[in-house]
Amino acid sequence: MHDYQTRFLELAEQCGVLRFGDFTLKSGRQSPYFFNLGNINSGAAMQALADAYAEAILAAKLEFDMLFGPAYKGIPLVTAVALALAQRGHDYPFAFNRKEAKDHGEGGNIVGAPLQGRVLILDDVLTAGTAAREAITLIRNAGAEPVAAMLAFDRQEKGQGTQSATQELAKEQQLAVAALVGLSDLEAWLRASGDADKHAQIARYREQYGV
Ligand code: OMP
Repeated sequence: MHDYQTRFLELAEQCGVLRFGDFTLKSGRQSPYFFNLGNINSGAAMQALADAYAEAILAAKLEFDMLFGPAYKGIPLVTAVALALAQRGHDYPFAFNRKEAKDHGEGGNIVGAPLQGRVLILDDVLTAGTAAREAITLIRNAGAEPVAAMLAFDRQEKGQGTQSATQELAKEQQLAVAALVGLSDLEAWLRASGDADKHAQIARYREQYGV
């Protein structure tokens, strides 16, 4: 595991990002766990999260012209990651969307830099890929090219066929999809931390819905 992955999992643990219980996902699946990146909600925690994204983006050697954060969770994320990249000498324009188009003032539903060129999408979690597909469509409709997506957490669940939803999305949309960590990393982390009960819950779910 990279340093930024270990640091991110420690941060997620400190901030209570990972919750166990009975959750209904956006896809309708029932899950014994939920990864809520919204719990990273202080300045220091956001800085640490943005550092992890910046390091993952640079390590992946992704080529892009600008950053895009889909509303709502992507908005603070894209702002913080743009700062963390700039601190490392990489100044990128960034934009995000409004969920409701504005018909006065500057109008439209894109805020920030004009959406153009090769776009890196920053989002929180991928399960079935619905949220990512919406962002991809929005970027294409604006005349830009979505080339990659960086997520905090890939749930690594089955897609329509034998591959994961992430793999299917990458193939279907012709873009690179990467994450700070995935379910397999989380499972290994819980196993190593000796939390047998949480590890067993994740392992059972992975057997049912994982790839
Ligand atoms: P898909 O659109 O199915 O890929 O689900 C991704 C979205 O579900 C994320 O943007 C979150 O809003 C939400 N989600 C989480 O935040 N954490 C989870 O562990 C699971 C989900 C989810 O509903 O699948």
